[in-house]
Amino acid sequence: MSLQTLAPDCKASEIAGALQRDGACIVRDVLSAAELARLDADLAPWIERSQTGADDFTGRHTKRTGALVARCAEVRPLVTHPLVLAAANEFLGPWCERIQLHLTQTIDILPGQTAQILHRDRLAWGGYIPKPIEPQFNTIWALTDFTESNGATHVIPGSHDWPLERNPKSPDESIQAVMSRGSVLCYGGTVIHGGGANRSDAARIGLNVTYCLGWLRQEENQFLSCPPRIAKDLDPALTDLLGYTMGNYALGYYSHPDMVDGLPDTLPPEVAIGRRPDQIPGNTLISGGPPADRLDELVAEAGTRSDRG
Ligand SMILES: O=C(O)CCC(=O)C(=O)O
Ligand SMILES: [Fe+2]
Repeated sequence: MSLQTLAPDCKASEIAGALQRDGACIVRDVLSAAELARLDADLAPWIERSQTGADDFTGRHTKRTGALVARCAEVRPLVTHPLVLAAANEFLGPWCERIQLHLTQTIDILPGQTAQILHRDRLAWGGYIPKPIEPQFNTIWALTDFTESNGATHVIPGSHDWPLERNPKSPDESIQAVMSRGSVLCYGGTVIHGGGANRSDAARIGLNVTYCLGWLRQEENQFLSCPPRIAKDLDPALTDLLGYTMGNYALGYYSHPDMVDGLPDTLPPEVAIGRRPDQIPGNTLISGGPPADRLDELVAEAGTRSDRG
């Protein structure tokens, strides 16, 4: 039992294929020393001030730090990393029109933390999603080396094919995702896994960036963690992932709680961040709406208002 380790120049289809076959894989040495140094500097002040968990699942000796799209500019290119996004799209594509960002969180397992209970991340939605549907694609970027003694993530390869009610008989059934700093562990929402025990004398830091089907509720509420006043200045590729775009036809309408006279109330959410809906490919929602020459003005007004609100 082992996890496949892919080279940094691997194809997205190799990652998606490994997840379908084993439930998880490692892509080694993806981040450069310079990228890692910038991430460390950007994240450190936030991690420093974060609290340890209040229960055994989040970890009483584990610090979790979220809202990373809003807080840390250096995390944004990882969220839209082309290789990861292509793999996530391929893996989740059979079940949705578009994928979205589910969670951004550093997981800083401190010395003394015991192993997390082994689990499937899809349990975030309860047991309501039928087994054949795979709802989630996960990454944990190693910001320190991940070793057997510092808490490298445990994974049970193949457990994504088990019946959902089957649990491991013992933690010995799992293996650890040992990897170097700058590597990334990719795994699905159904494979059984969990954080490891940290028996070393230094922290194990992972950057957990996860994606889910565009029609599901996100683990981290991206509209609250990255509100319009911040989202309006971000790249559209990123704001689409946050959810400031339609998830499907008729999924994600925006109507301002006041009223912007002249704008219909079945607006795509881009309007909340001041972007013209007719610049959004495929959007026909405002056909029959205001004349084009008034649109910029109205959209800007709607965006400015959501900015304040
Ligand atoms: O930190 C890890 O290695 C895994 C954490 C995890 O699986 C979780 O919190 O859901
Ligand atoms: Fe998990």
